[in-house]
Amino acid sequence: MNRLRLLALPAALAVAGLLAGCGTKHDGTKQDGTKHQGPEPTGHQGHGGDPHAGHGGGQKAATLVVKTDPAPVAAGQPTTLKLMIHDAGGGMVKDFDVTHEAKVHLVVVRDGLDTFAHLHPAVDPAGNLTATYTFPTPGTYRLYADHQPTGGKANTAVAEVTVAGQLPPAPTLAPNVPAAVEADGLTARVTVGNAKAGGEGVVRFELLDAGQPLAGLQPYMGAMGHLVVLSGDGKEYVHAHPADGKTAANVVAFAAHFPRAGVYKGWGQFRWKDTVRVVPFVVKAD
Ligand SMILES: [Cu+2]
Repeated sequence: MNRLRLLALPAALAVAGLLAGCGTKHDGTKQDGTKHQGPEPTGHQGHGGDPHAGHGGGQKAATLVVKTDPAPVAAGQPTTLKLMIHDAGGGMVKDFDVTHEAKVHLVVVRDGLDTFAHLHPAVDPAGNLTATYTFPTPGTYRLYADHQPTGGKANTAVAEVTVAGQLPPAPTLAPNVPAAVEADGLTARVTVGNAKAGGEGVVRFELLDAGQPLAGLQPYMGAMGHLVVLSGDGKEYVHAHPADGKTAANVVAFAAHFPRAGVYKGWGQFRWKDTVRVVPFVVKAD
């Protein structure tokens, strides 16, 4: 049975939702998730007693409803994700502002943050989101739908999808910055300045090709790169944006606000030679 459950985040920026055993076949148009829609202000306690129930920070909850095809999900098999975002009032979000060249940014990670994907679902006029993803391994995955309802504020709706099977948990995250990260055919010297809880950190990538400054970096998502940062437990989705200021052509810096002390994993994404490269790193905020 595909296990999809509600997850409530304490994060100020990322609040959560979700839902319901969708293990049976659905035609994709039935809103059988509606009985679960809307915020549950104290968090859903019914699935294994999630300890992180409750919403801090005052951000209104959004709910991410997920149906998968096939259900249950099998590792290594292309899976269609059908998603809906419900706002705090329970209404389906239909209209999205485009941010960083997409209406919805969908980040998918496995528990423990050892896998990462960044997708852009198709959005139909009714607000139905569709994406295809191949979950690489068994495990519990979190889906973060980063979006801005037209006329509303940026929000992140979160759901979980469990992929059946046995796999050891992800290795414990070990902070590694500053570091030279070899990833996807390039090298990135990664530093994080001011990694302090409640502070604005600066995540800086100096990109190198065979030891030389990388030439020919291409725009990606309306900027010279994109950065996603999550707390190690997956509960905090950290919004990051390109930092102000002039840098060398092979240097891209982002501002990222670390809400709490703890370990965070980030993934910088850079387009070079028409391919998006992913540069992961782990940092501890004090
Ligand atoms: Cu995106």
